[in-house]
Amino acid sequence: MKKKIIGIFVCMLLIVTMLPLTTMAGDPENPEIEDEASDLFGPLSFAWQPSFIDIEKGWFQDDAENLHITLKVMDLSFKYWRQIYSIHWTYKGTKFSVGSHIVLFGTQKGSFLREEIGQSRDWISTEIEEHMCESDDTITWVVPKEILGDVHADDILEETYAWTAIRTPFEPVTYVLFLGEIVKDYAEGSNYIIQY
Ligand SMILES: [Ca+2]
Ligand SMILES: [Ca+2]
Repeated sequence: MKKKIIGIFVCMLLIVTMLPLTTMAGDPENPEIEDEASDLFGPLSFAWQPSFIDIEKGWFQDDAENLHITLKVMDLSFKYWRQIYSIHWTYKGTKFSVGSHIVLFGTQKGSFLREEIGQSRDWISTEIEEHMCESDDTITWVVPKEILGDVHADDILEETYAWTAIRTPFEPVTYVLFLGEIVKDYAEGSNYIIQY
């Protein structure tokens, strides 16, 4: 318990340090995305509802330089599986997402911003910074606004949603055995209005 409390304190400090000037437009109390517990779907969901990918909520925040996007699941922890976490939105007609793949008990991970090229279903992928906080069950991605284009206050991020999933650690096996994700979760959200 003590460890958990210290962990939460460290997470809060991190977030406060990351957001020195931000007013709370989207925040944990007013999240753009909210979801139910134990509502996972996919081929093995009838037998398995792992809380470590079960979406609880997600929210956006921004300061002058960066967009901060946070996903909270029911109980974040890192297992053997390929765990995939993502939040998506559309900005000025272009689809964006932030996401992380975490494999083999958290020993390997990658986090990225993806931008769809036109309507091509091809993507530009850029590595980005993320903060994973197991003690408060959140992943926060940091996206420099300059990557998104000419972002201004009152611009709208629309069609927001969160998506999480589990695949086998070695991706080709996933497709051979399960035709995709073993279990997954999805939650639609409301628009976010850029503050700065
Ligand atoms: Ca859920
Ligand atoms: Ca859901």
